[in-house]
Order: sequence, then C-alpha cells, then structure tokens
Amino acid sequence: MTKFGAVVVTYENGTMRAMSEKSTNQSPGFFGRLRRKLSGGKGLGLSFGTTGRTFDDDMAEDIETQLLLADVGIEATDRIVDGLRRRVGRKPVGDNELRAALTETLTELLAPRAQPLQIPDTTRPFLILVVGVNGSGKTTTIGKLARELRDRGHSVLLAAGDTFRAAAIEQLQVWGERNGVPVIAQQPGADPAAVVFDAFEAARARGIDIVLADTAGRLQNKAGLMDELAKVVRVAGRLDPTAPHERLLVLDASQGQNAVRQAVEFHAAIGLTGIVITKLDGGGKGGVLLSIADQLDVPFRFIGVGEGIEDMGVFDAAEYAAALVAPGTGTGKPE
Ligand SMILES: Nc1nc2c(ncn2[C@@H]2O[C@H](COP(=O)(O)OP(=O)(O)OP(=O)(O)O)[C@@H](O)[C@H]2O)c(=O)[nH]1
Ligand SMILES: [Mg+2]
Repeated sequence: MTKFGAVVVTYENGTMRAMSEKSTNQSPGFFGRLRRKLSGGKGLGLSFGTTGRTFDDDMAEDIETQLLLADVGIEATDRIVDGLRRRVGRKPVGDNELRAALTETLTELLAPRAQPLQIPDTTRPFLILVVGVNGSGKTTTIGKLARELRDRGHSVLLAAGDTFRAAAIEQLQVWGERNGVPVIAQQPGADPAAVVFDAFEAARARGIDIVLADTAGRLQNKAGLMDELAKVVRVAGRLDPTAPHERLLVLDASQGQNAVRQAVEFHAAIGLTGIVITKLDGGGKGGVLLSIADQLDVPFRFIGVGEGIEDMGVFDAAEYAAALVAPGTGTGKPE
C-alpha cells in the first residue's frame, strides 16, 4: 500500500484500488465505471516488462514512448518520467511499485486542476456558457449538468444558444423535458447573444438560480465564429459584469492532441474557467488530460464516460490517475 496526500492506493489480487480519504460527492460506482470504461480497463495501456527490472535510461525511454503513444504529449511526458525517476531511483523495481509511483506522479500533476464547480449563493442567476467544437458533447453535458444541479437543489433554466445547427433547439428541448426544466429559445438563425441575454433576463425575473447556455459547435481556428462567442460573453456582461460566471469548454477525449489545441484556442478567445472531458469511454486512452493539465491553468470540472444522464462525474485527480495507470494484467472488462 502506498499513501500520498489524501489518497490511498492498495493492491488486491493484482488489482489496484485508489481511495480518496476525503469524501467526494461522487456516486460510489462512478470510479469503477471510469476504470472499466477507460480503454476497457487498460487506461494508458502501459506495460513495464519484467518484474525487478532496473529503472535505467532504457526503461525511461520505453515508458516515454508508451506515454507519447497514449496522447500524453512531450512536455507532460518529460515531467512524468522525471517524477518517476525521482520516486523510484536507479534500482530494481517491481511492477506494483512502479505503478504506485506512477499513480503518485500523475496525481501530483492533475491535483491542481481538480477544482469542482462552485456556485456561490450570492451570484444569481449563475450563468454557465458551454462551448466547444462540433460534436464534442456540449448539449449532452448540459443535459447531464441540468440533472446534477437540479439534484443539488438548484433551479435551472436552459438557453438554446445553438441557433445554427438543424434540430439543435429541439435536442435541447428534449433534455429540458427529461429534467423538467424550462428552455428559452428563439427561432433558428437568431443571434446567440440575444438568446443568452433573454434567457438570463428570464431567469432573473423568475428567480431561477442557474442558466445553462448551449452554443453551436465551432472549430477553434474559425476567427469569425470565435468572435461570435466573444460577443455572447460581452452581451451577457451587460446584465451582470461578472457573467458568464462559468465558461466551460467541452472536449472529446478521443480527439487526442487536437483537444489540447482546442483548449488553448478557446482559452485565448474567451478565458475559460472550466473544462469537461467527454467520451472517456470512446476508445481514447485518456492521456490528453495530462497534457492539458501541464499546459493550461484551467480546472477540470467533470468527466463523461457515456451518453446516459448518469454517465458524468466530478473530476477527481487520484481516481483519474489510478484509472490511467490501471493494473497491467488487464483485469478490467468492458461493460
Ligand atoms: N460515448 C459517449 N458519447 C457521448 C458522450 N457525451 C456525448 N456523447 C455523444 O456524442 C454525440 C454528440 O453529442 P452532443 O451533445 O450532441 O454534442 P454537441 O457538442 O452538442 O454537438 P454539436 O451541437 O453538433 O456541436 C451524441 O451522440 C452524444 O450522445 C460521452 O461521454 N460518451
Ligand atoms: Mg449541441
């Protein structure tokens, strides 16, 4: 058993378990689900070869290559291998010891990003603007978030700010009905800034706590579309200078290093305050979060592991690190 910070890692029959000592507001099964779904239980898919091998340059290079292939990116990979070297030293190490040291190293890298979304009582309505490239999971995340926030006792309203894609408004209305929360929409083609402005005013008039605003998918390199997003932010700021209070980027984890570029560009355009990573069940190895954590000082709020309303959890650094490292024997079975 190895212990670091607020986390305990144990091995049972070759299976690694990580437990946060602090309680999270996670449903108890979520970590298990994440672990099973992330590459079918294999996480980054690392293998360290023979037990008792010395952590030398060859081994460091071998691990480096595996991390790069798992979308971890060059800078984060260097940092991780340094962390391992610091922990293990130049001596023979077993598979379990190496995995525990790696879990600690990854937890250390991710921990500063694990800042859950806080909604202060003093900010009403609290406006959450959800942005990202086409198909990353924005509208689904809004549906899941509406449920999560409603379950925490908040009143919620949805703003149909994707006025561009056919059927986007109807898609949001379905999530509204499913969660029993109102949806403010205009006609297709309307100015998204006007929709968000109206929704914010409506929420204020009705005494609603939180507005979740959907937006159309846009590529980060389309300047005109990024300007449109900056306008939504500016216009919302006319009703409350601190709005949008949360500028949430939704990233598809299966897009690998491209997701890093998206995060950098969206952050430059509107100043992100949070990131949600979806589709961790979608075949990617999940290493891209390490790269983003290394490059950007933006909190990871939630992670998505499926299309269902219950398939979202609060990001937890230790749990995520443990899911990435996973046991080498591949004990996890896909659901
Ligand atoms: N496997 C999996 N699928 C997901 C997840 N989140 C969303 N999806 C699916 O991804 C597809 C796109 O999701 P949307 O929520 O419509 O994505 P979007 O970003 O709103 O898309 P646009 O509005 O077209 O830009 C849908 O089929 C969702 O069910 C996830 O965590 N895992
Ligand atoms: Mg959408």
